Amino acid sequence: MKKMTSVLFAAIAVAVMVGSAGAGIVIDFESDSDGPQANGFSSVDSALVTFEDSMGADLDILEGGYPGYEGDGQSLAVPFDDDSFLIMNFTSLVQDISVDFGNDDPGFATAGDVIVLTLFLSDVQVGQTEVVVNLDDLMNQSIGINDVVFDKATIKYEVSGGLTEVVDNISFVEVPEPATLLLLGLGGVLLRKRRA
Ligand SMILES: [Ca+2]
Ligand SMILES: [Ca+2]
Ligand SMILES: [Ca+2]
Ligand SMILES: [Ca+2]
Repeated sequence: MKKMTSVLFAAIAVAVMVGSAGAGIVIDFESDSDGPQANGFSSVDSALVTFEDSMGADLDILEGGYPGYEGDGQSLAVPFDDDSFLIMNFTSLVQDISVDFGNDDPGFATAGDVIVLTLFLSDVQVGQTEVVVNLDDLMNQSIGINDVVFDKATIKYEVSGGLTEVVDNISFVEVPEPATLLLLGLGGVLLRKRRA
């Protein structure tokens, strides 16, 4: 009977962990109000991340097709054409981020210029990648990193003279921290019971 109870607890713990892992979140900004946004704002798509402009307070949700800000429907712009970049602070641990980007304007960027995604965990850099932009001024490329747990990300066009980042369809997965702790906790209880 005791053994069956232990097996049942273990099965429940595994089920909880699997159930909460892989719940992908996508922020497409379609339900947000069009226009300027304060630093620290969250999309209605997810309260797990707040957005910040690294220089000034110029974040702006713009309808795709607005001259010079090509996106996918409503997108988030990080003006101006300077060294400003986007900071994303997450309220829980996440992984598997992917972000679409546009406004790769051939009038500002040149061949070989890149966009850089950097990940941090407790302000320590844990990942970085870059993508060479295709310079067509359309949102038809994405940048991302898988299998790295982080709680902060930055996105920046590394372009001489600077360029406004325009991002959209930000996807990520919340790391199932509470369920993992529950599993470890139950494991500890079972171990103690077995030793008793
Ligand atoms: Ca959108
Ligand atoms: Ca700015
Ligand atoms: Ca910039
Ligand atoms: Ca492009």
